[in-house]
Amino acid sequence: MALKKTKYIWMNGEFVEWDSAKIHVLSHVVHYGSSWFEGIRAYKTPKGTAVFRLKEHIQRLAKSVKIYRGQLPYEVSELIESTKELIRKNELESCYIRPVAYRGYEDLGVYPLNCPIDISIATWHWGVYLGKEALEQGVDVCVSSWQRLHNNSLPSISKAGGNYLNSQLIRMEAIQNGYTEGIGLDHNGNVSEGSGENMFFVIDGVIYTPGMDSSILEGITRSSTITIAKQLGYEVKEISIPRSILYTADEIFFTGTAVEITPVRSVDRIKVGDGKAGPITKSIQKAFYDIVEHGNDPYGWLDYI
Ligand code: PPE
Repeated sequence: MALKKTKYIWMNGEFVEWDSAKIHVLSHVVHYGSSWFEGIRAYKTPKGTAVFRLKEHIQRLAKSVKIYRGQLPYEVSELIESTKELIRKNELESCYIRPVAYRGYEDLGVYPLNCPIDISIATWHWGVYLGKEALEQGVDVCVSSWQRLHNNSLPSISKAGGNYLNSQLIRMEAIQNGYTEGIGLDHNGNVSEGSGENMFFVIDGVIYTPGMDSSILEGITRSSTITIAKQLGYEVKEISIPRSILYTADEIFFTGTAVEITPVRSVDRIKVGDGKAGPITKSIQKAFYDIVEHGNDPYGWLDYI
């Protein structure tokens, strides 16, 4: 499946034609993985196109860069405006948005601070991430033989390009073995997250999710899910999740911008619950889509373009 081109990509303050949005092969990022990115979605709602939690995403991008002693070359407010302007210029009603900051061209060698931080924003149509039926039927996943990195090796709260080499190992192994996604365990052998999504578990009506000490990305869909679940009256606990829970939980689901809220129906070929989306997963899914598709937004999460 090839990328579906749109007209423009925003690069360092300018709207550049899609095919001209290029960087030099000796840019620092190409050699050392020094990029930081976001995945954001804009939805078509009855009141027009709206971006989901745009400010939180751009703020997370700034933090991702800060850990690596850098600073975005634009203010958060400028990036928010540029993102919205890009969606308008590309005439998109709904889309996936990919801001990416990267160490650019100037010098080479591991030490990055002589290279500029450049930034681009692209938008395109990215439909259902883990396959068509995934949202309703759930996905079949496995525990990866690859582990997530310790926070003292690569900080998982920075959404850095380099971290995704680990994600690629997890995803390739899973797909080549016939699964849709793989789950990485943390350095203690507890559940961390999927290669591109956070995880939630339902046990006896209580909702659990791995905490910050399990090498997770602090997902914005994850935090939205926690808010929604509490509002629906569920108890939510952020704790270490032993691997065995993957085989005994009543319900399991992924959260993420790309996957949204996707049920897991089996882990290592062991059925989760009765092998389809459970009632609590469904109630959270419904509340989520009520916001992003119907525009019923009690939390002010939608930013209209
Ligand atoms: N963990 C990882 C490792 C991750 O990449 C994502 C997002 C999440 C958790 C969920 O975070 P959030 O989107 O803020 O709820 N992954 C993005 C990139 C996926 C890709 O294939 O590229 C995404 O979902 O957009």
